[in-house]
Amino acid sequence: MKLLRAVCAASAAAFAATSFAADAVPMRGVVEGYYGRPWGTEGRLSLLKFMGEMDMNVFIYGPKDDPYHHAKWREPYPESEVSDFRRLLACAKENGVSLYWAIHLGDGFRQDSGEDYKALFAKLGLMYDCGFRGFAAFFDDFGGADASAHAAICNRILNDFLLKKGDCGPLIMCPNVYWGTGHPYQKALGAALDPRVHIMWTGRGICADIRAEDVAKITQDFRRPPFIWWNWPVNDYCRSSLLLGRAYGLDDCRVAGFVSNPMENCEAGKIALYGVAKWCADPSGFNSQKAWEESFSKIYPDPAVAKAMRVFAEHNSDQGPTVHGYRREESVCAAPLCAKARAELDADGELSAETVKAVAALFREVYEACEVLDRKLPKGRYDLGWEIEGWLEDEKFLMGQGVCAIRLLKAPTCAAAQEDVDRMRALRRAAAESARRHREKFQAATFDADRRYVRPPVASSRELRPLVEKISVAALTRLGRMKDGAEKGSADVPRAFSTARPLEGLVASRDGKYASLSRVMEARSVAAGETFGIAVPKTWATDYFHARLGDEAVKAGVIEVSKDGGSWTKLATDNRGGEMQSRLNPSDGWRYARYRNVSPGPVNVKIDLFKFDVTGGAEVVDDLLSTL
Ligand code: LOG
Repeated sequence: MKLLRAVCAASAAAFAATSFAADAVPMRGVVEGYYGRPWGTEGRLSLLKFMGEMDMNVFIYGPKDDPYHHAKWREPYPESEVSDFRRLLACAKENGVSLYWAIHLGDGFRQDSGEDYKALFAKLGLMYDCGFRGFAAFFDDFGGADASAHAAICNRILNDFLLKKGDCGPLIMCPNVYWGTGHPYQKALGAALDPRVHIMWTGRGICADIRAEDVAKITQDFRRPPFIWWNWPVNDYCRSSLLLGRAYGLDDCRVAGFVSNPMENCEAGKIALYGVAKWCADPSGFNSQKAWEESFSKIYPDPAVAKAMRVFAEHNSDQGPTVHGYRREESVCAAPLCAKARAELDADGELSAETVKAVAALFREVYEACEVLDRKLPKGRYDLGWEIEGWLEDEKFLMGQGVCAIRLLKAPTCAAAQEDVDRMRALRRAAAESARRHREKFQAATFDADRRYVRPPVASSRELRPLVEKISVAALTRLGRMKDGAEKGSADVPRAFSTARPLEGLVASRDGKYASLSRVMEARSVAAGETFGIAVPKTWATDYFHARLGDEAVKAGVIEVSKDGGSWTKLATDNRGGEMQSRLNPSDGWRYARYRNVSPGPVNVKIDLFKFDVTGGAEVVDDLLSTL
C-alpha cells in the first residue's frame, strides 16, 4: 500500500509535465456505472486524484448494484456512507472534478404519483445537503421505453430542483434506449426534453466504437450532441477478462461530454483512462498506440513495474466472445509467431526448433513479467496487486503449462515425458485452486446482489491460451496416450441458440458443473413464439435446469427440453420469484433447453441465469491428462 502511494506521489511530477489542449470535450471523465464489485472509497479517492492529474473533470457515481442508487432509491444512505461521500467530495474539489450522484429510477417510478416525486426530491435534497452539486438520472436496462415520462421526470428535476438550488451543474440523463440511432423513443425524448439536459449514449451498440457518422445521426435525433457513455474498458459482461489494451475506435467528433465506464478493477483501469483522457484533450491529434505506450511509465514510476505491466497488458486486453460481440486486439506482437506455431502443429503435429525457441522465449517473458508484478506490487485491499493477483497467477500457471508442453513435445524418453506430464497436471490443479481463492476473495468484497456473478480469472484468452492448449494436445497425442475419440473433444463445448434477433450472439460456457448462457443485463425483446436456449454435448449428462429471467418472462413463457434439438417437451418447472427450475433425471438424456414465449405479444427478457447442471466431459486437455 505504502509503496504504491509513494509511487503515485513520485508520478505527480511526471504528470505535471503533460500539457493538454483546452476543453476539446467540455465534460470528460468516468462513470462508475457497471454491475458488480464497487471500487470503495479508497479506490474512488485514488481515481479522483488520477483524474485531476489527467485533466478529467467529471465523475458520475452510479454503481448498478448500490441499493441506494437503484432498488432503495427512496431511502437515505447510512451515515457511514454519507461521511464517505463527504471525503470524496472534498477530494473531487481539490482535483477539479465535479462529482455527480446518479439515481437509477427504472420502471418503478409512478409519474402520476405526487408521493414518488416527493420521495425523489427528498432523496436529491439529502444528496445536495451532503455536498453534491451534480446530479444524473438513469433509465437504462429496464423494459419501459416511455420517452415522455422520462423527459417529464428530468424536466421536473431540472426546473423544480436544480434551477431552484441555483448552484448545480447541468443535469445528465441516461435514456432507456441508450444505443443505436433513429429509434422513436430517441426522437421523442429529443423533442420533449429540456435542451439544457445532456443525454447519454453508448454508440452504435451497447459496447461499441464511437463513430462520427453515428454521432451525427444521434445528434439529430436527440437535437443536441450526445454525452458519450463509453462501455470500455468495463468488464461486467466478461468478468474473467482484464481489459488492459489501448483505447481505440474513437473518431474525432463533437460530443457534449465523454465518460468511460471502467472495469471493476479500479487501479488496473487507469491504463485505459489514460488513453481516454488523451483523446478527450485532443480528439483530432490522438495517437492511440503512443498514449498506451507512455501510460505505463506515467502510471508506474518504478521502471521494472512499468516494463512488466506493458508485457502483461499486451496479452490481456480482449473480452473474448460475448453477447455484445465487442472485441479488442490482444497479443498483437506475438500473433504472427502464434500463427506460425499453429500452422506447424496442423501440418505434422510438431514444432520446428526455431519455433520452439521463439515460443519458449515468449512464454518465459510473460511468466517473468508476472513474477516481477507479483513480487513488487503491494496486495492491500485497494491496491493493483490485490485486484490482478488472480490473473497473474493464472497467467503464470498457463505459461508454466506451455513450457512443460513444449518439453513434452520434445521429450526423448518416456521417463522424461512422465515428469512433464506430472508437472502439467500439478499446474492445472494449482490454477483451479487459485481460481477458487479468487472467487472467494471477490465474493467477499462485493454487494450481496452481485455475489453469484463473480467469475474465475482467465488470462490471455485470445492467442496464448489457445496456443498452450494446442501444444499440449499435440504433445499428448504424440505420446500415443489419447483416449478413444478424445481428439473430438475440441468440439466438447456447450452452444447457445436463439430465434430472437435481439439475442443473436448469445454465448454459452462451462464453469465446473454448470453449463450456462452468458448473463444479459439489459432487457431484450423476445417476440411471440420465439425461443432461445442452450445445448450441451452428447458426452455430458444433465441433472438440473435453472433459469432466472424475471417475472414478466416467467408469466409469458415456458421452458422446453429436448434430446436432439428436434422434438421438444415442456418442462414442469417450479416457478417462484422470477425463477424457473426443475430437477432432471440424468438417464433421460436432456441435452437442450429453451425458453419459448407462448404469450400473444413480445416479452422483455433479461438473462440473469440460464443453466444446466452437468456431469461428464471436461476440457480437452484435462480429458487427455486424465488418460495418462
Ligand atoms: C449498462 C451498464 C453496464 C454496461 C456493460 C449502460 C448505459 N448500462 O447493458 O451499467 O456496465 O451495459 O455491461 C449496460 O451501458 N447494460
